[in-house]
This record gives sequence, C-alpha cells and structure tokens, in this order.
Amino acid sequence: MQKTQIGIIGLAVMGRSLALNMADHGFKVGGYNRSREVTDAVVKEYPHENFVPFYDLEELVKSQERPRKLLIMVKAGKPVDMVIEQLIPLLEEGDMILDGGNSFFEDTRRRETYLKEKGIYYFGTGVSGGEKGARFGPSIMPGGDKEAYKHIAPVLEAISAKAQGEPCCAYMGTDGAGHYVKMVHNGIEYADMQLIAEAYLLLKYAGGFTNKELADVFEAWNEGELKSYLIGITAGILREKDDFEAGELLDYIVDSAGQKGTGRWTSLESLKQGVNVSMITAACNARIMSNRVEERRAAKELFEHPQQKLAADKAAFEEKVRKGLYTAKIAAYAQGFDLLSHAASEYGWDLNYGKIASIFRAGCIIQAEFLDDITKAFGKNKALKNLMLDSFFRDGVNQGQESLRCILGLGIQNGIPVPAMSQAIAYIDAFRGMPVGANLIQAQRDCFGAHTYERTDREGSFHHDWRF
Ligand code: NBP
Repeated sequence: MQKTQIGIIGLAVMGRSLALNMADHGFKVGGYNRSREVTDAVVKEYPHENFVPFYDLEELVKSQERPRKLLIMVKAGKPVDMVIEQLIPLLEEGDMILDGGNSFFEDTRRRETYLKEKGIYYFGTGVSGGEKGARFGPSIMPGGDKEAYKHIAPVLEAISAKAQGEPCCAYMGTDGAGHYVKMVHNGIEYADMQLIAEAYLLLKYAGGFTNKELADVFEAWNEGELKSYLIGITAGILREKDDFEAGELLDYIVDSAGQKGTGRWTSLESLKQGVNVSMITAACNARIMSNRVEERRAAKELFEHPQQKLAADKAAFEEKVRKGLYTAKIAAYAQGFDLLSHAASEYGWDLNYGKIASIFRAGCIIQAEFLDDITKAFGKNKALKNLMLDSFFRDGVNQGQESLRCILGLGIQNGIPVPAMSQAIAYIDAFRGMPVGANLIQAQRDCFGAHTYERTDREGSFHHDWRF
C-alpha cells in the first residue's frame, strides 16, 4: 500500500474537514478516531481515494512515510496529552506531531519542551475558519522548530486559504507562538463582533432603522473601508426570514451569547503582560452580562428607562455610526497587535506582524480589506509601537473620533449598552496623551502607604509628609 503522507487523529468536524481538504490537494491522508463509528461515518459519507481509514493508532503510524507527520484534532486540554502519550512509544526521532486544536499556548510550550527531549518535533498550529474554512481553506498559524517546519509547510500551505494568490499560512515562531497568535486572533474576533453588535443596536434604537434598512446599510458598508466577512454575513443575517413566524429570524433569537474561552484567555493574558486590551475584555463581559437572562428580565421591571431620543437625521447618523465603528475597529486591532508585540518580547518570538495580518486576509472570521492596511503599516515600520501611530491609521482615528463621541453620546442617552465602543474612545483618549488622573492616584498612594511619587519638574522619587 502507498505510504500515507499525513495522519489525522480525531475525525470530528474539524479533523474530518482538514483530512478531506488535504485529500483534495493530492496528499495521501490516514485518518483515525477513538470511536470507530466516527471513522466509518467519514468513509461512508465522504468517500475519497486519498483518504485511508485506520482503526488502530499503531497501524496509522506504521503507514506513514518518514519523517512521520501526525495532526491531532481532538478536544483541547487533557485529550491532547492523552493522544501524545499514546503516540510517543510509536514514534521515532525526527517525527512530528501537530496540534491543530484550540490549545492554550502554555500547554503547547510545555508539550513542545517535553517532546523535544524525546527527539520529536511538536507544532502548535492555530487553525481558523471553522468547519468551512477547514474544508476549503483555513487561515493557519503554525509554531515550532523553524528548521523542521519545511517538512510540514507544503501540506499546510497547500490546504490554506489563498489571498491574492498567497497562502494564508506562515511560520509564526517557536513553541507556543502559533497558538498564541490564534488566541489573540480570537480575542480580536470577539471585539470585532461586539462592535458590530453595538453598531446594530445604535442604528436600531437610536436611529430607528428597520431590519430591511439595516441590511441595506451593512451591505453598503461592505463596499467600503469596513468590507469584511463579518459585515457581509451581518447584512445577510438581517435579511433572513424566520421559518416559523412572520418577519426576520434575528428578532426571535434570544439576546444571550455563549463563549468557549479563547477571548477570556486573551484578556487574562493581557493582564499578565500589562497590556490594555480593554475592548476584548469588554466583549467578553458583554457576553457574560448577556447570559444573565433571568436577572435582566426581572430588573427590567425595577428600573426607569431613559426616554427614546432618535437621531434627527437618519442618513447623517448612519454615516457617523459607520465612521465610529471604523475608528473603534482601529483601536481594537491596535490593542490586539500591542499584546502580540509584548508577548514576542516575553517569550522570545520574532513575530512578523505584517505577515500575521496578511494571513488573516482569507479563510478566517476576521478577514477584511483593512488587514492589507495593517500589513502596509508594519511594512513601512517593522518596529511600529502601536498601530494608531501609523499615519494611515492615525488619520483614520482623527477623522472618525468625533463621530464615535457623537454616537456614544446618543447611545448612552438612550440607555443602549455600548461597552466596546466606550472602551475604544477611552483607549484613544488615554493614548493621545490626555491626563488620566494618575497624578492623583500617585498622591493617594503616597498619602496612605508612603509609596512615594514622581514629579513633573525634577528627577527622583519623593515622599511628602501629608499635613491633613
Ligand atoms: P471536538 O472539540 O468536539 O472534539 C471531538 C474529538 O475529540 C472527537 O474526535 C473525539 O473522539 C476526540 N476525543 C476526545 Br473528546 N477525547 C479524546 C481522547 N481522550 N482521546 C482521543 N480522542 C478524543 O472536535 P472539533 O469540533 O472537530 O474540534 C477539534 C479541535 O479544533 C478543538 O480543539 C477545537 O477547539 C478546535 N477548533 C474547532 C473549531 C470549530 O469550528 N469546531 C474551529 C477552530 C478550532 P470520539 O469521537 O471518540 O469522542
């Protein structure tokens, strides 16, 4: 039998889709799943000449050409460690294990070190784009040994999405770099989605737009600087009719959204790194608040609600929301890339930010025109400290901040929760050098704890004998 070129362990939605994608691209793929009925279902429902089913892990490993390449696509966490332990006695020096799930980057760092001692290469590989992406072209973020990457690059680059003909897959860095970039990608996705949800609320409740009008607005926005996958699907969602009742499906969906944890990881990690990703945190908190369905329902009866105050000019308001959304989006990406740059120093990764933005251009949820501008910004200045300092994005903020302030004002007067947009303007204001009140904080700390303070007019640390 012809040797298999890659083995996939775990044939649920993602593993199966990646296996078929690889098979389509001419790679001989061996597939194994812990429960054999899952493997049987793949063979029955998606027969493919390049896909070979295995019901025994050892047989799959034996079928592989050297160096062996085994892609783990099982539930993140303990199952990954369990599969690794099963593989170790079957592998030889120079073989490779890839983890394509949403593993926490610290787990990836630990596993990489552990397997390196055994002569096995380990690649934490971020895969974005869900089932459809995995099947027809995801964005792929591999991290691991740079030299060994050449063995897996042909497969990963072949199956990845293509943006302007270029593969949306690139080597990210050593050990956990790939999974870290994937984590921050997901964090940015949280912020992006929350900002769009807030634009929807503002247009609906402060602009008086109907679903049909909203769909037209998002469709028009998708022709300009906001052009992106998420804006495009939002237009479609707003038009979608309900199967059971009159009107649009969106109006029958419960106002409560779940989360799997990658946004929360990004937020927790940012606190560890001392980086402000307030918009990602706001997006996580918005989902947490949305889950308090019963409490919110009960509280609705207990509090007074502001009188609705509609925007005077609908068309002008729509343009302000568009500009405000774009400005807030710049701030969200500035925060995400700032976290990446701090992580690069902390973990010793040589991250290529322009390349990272370029591999997000297709295959993944945050794909957008805007990413080309991020690539250009880092192309002009590899050491750019904050995206908002690039002249293109600085102009964007300057041109849009007034609109953002205006829509936030009306939103807050109407009692519309706009946490991510509020964090965007707070971030922009603090970033552009406005006083943030830290002089008073220093004074308070020195007053109650003799923590000392620094002065504007002379060097050194001072303690004041507070006289009251
Ligand atoms: P799931 O995350 O739902 O995991 C199911 C797979 O894990 C099945 O193949 C299952 O085998 C296997 N598994 C488990 Br659970 N415990 C195992 C163990 N101890 N040993 C061996 N296999 C075990 O699958 P998925 O939705 O395809 O996602 C796979 C990975 O990709 C996850 O890390 C996920 O977070 C990530 N991801 C998912 C998406 C998405 O859109 N779904 C997108 C991007 C990334 P069984 O059949 O025997 O139970």
